[in-house]
Amino acid sequence: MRDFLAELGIEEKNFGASTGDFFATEGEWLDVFSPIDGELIAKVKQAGPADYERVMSKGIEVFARWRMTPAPRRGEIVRQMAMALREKKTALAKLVTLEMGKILPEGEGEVQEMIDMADLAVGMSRQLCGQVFQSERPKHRMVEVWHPLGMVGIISAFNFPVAVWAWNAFVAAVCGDVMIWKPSSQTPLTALAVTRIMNGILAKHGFAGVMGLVVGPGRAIGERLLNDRRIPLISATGSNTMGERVAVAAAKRYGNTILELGGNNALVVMEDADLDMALRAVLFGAVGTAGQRCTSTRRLLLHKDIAQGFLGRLVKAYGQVRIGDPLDTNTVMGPLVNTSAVNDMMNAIDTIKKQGGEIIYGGAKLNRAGGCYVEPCIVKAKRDMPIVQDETFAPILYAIEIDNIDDAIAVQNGVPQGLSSSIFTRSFKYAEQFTSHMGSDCGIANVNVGTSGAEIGGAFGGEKDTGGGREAGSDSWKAYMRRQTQTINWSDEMPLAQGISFG
Ligand code: UN1
Repeated sequence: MRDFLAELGIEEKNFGASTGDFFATEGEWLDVFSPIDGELIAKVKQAGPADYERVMSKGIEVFARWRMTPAPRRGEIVRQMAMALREKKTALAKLVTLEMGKILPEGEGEVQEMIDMADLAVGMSRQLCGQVFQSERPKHRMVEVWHPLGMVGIISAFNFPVAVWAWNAFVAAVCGDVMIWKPSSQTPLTALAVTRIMNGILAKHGFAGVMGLVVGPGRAIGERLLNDRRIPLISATGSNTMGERVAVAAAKRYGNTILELGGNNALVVMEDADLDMALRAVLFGAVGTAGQRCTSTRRLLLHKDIAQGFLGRLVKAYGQVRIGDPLDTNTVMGPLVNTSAVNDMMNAIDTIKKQGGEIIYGGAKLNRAGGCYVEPCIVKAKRDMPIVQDETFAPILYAIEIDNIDDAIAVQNGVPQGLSSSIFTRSFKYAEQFTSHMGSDCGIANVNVGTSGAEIGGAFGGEKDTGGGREAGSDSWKAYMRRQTQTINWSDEMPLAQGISFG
């Protein structure tokens, strides 16, 4: 028995027997394998329609009381969640690593991101501010007030199995919403462990059910959630194929969505850049999380004057990347999430070759237990290769030469996705142009900072095919509330707006 699993209440091989009230009773068993060695970690009972209904009605029932609880009081409960996460940080991080394969320091970073998010939400709970407007009528007051929305659906991906849930859940909770979470079927154990910790705290305060969970296949449970009129907002992270399904289903019933979909993030290195810094940023951006972040660096746009030298150094740096067991502290890159991700990568590499790309490093599948290990890959790419327009969720980096800053920006923007972007330069002018309205068209634009590893204080999300949603910091809380404009007449007259005299 691994200690950290016991600490999180997970029985190896047979998790379903101890899932407690909130969890499923009627669906098929789901086998959960670790990408580390292909071992079966546990079996999870999936939700069926009656389970879904139970979680949903419990949430709706508790919403009536949750929304009546003052927001700072809800914040206090989220503060206790942040404390609990601090206590369980190591155990949860190990579970993230075991279940989806990111290296342990990144697993720890992910749980830290949850903690940071909870802390931020505690502060937000005292500041869900509306505005006051000047009325055109005497003794009238106009204000904008934000009310809880109700039930929020959260669909999360395997690559950030808990942090992205936390972006949504802690904000939704302080806003007075209740929620139902459908995690990726790759990572149900972290979802179960987190839900159990959260509901332990909620139950102590009489609010069990605010944070509901349904584990189940997208076709059955996911579809049910998308078409459920009781859910005014769905926040979904994942592929464009999934995002389109969510958008269409929600639109049909006038539901709102927050979509965080594909990225195709470029990192520009100008001729005057600090190349050591750029090198480190590219390495973390392209190889970190084995290239499985939405923010992973996928395109490296190199100024022609430094391109060749920089690529030479990058190839050397890739040669130092230790690939192996992500729980081992010496490892820099763990496995991909599953063998189908490996197949997708191998297919992409075939296509790259067919389209005239030159592989200058890696790209092979490694012969190790579990079958999920690959070498990270660098491709000298032509800018018009069709595959460069697509996001392959794997450590493939396309290096493309650019002529000048205008060219860099045009190539950076010349893809359907618009999540993250970055420029390395010491030039004030390049940096300003890149971050101006004439520059990057992405939701994130960084200077001398890589494409991945955003802090939670800013709003996270992107434009174009990335879906347009924003999560985490800034004023993204507004998406989790409904806005009401109120006009209050405290005079003894009944004047009409626009000066209309009627009857
Ligand atoms: C994701 O890959 O879906 O900015 C989220 C980052 C992380 C979050 C990534 N803080 O890379």
